[in-house]
Amino acid sequence: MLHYQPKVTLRTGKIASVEALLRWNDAENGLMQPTTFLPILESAGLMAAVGAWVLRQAAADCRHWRSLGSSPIRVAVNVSPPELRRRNFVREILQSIGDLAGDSGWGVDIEITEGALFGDSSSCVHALRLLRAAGMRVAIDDFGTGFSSLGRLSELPIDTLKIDRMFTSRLPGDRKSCTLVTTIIGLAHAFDMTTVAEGVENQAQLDYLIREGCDESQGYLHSRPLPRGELERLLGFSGSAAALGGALHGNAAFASEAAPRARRSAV
Ligand code: G
Ligand code: MN
Repeated sequence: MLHYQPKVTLRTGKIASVEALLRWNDAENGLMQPTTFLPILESAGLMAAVGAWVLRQAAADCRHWRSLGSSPIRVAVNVSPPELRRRNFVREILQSIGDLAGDSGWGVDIEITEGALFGDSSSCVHALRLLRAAGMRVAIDDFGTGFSSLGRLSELPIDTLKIDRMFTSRLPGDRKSCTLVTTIIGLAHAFDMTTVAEGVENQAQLDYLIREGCDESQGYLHSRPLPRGELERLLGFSGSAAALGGALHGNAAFASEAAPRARRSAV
């Protein structure tokens, strides 16, 4: 099943996109995290099939939300390097997103790790150019943990850098992490890219990111990854105000008056 974790646009306080995250609901073990089940799928040769399912499901959910007439939401899916290298990947992805490709507000985007793009990657870069031409946006996941060449970064077809949660978690107390985060934001903007901070868990981290001009924020402070129905209640797509309150229960940012920006995204 897919869970969706909201990303909050810091300028508006609204949720304009969500990240689709794969979860495995096992009869014996309950909800399993990707680190547990991805290696199993990989060794069974099922990664490509699962990747294709994720794309189809994310696109179908996005289309469903569009049909409800709400304000636009983009859905990002994680694509693994082997998938990106697959011969028919671009054709398959464009097939599964269909008419969402041409929609400016709605749409499906992809997240890839740094490793997929550096090294021998001309075919990946070509694939990304085709996807962007179809209106998809491309983000680098966990940015700062790999060994990117900064020269190369300026030439790549990338829209967004996602700041790894290891750096976010050390804000604002650790001087080196602060410098890294500020530098990544500056670098991204200089290259006409946007930034998303991953793993934002408290208000002090959010304050630092807002002050430094980070574009979006994602993490438990706003919301954990949610099953589709809970996300819909959070976004106000269905259900009553009481249900909305339930979805937000125990969530520091939404519950606190001290966080009016994040709060606005819920209403
Ligand atoms: O690599 P990627 O950034 O796609 O990984 C996302 C994972 O991080 C998800 O499995 C999600 O459950 C987890 N996650 C999301 N937000 C937070 C957070 O604020 N803190 C921590 N520790 N983990 C988070
Ligand atoms: Mn991701």
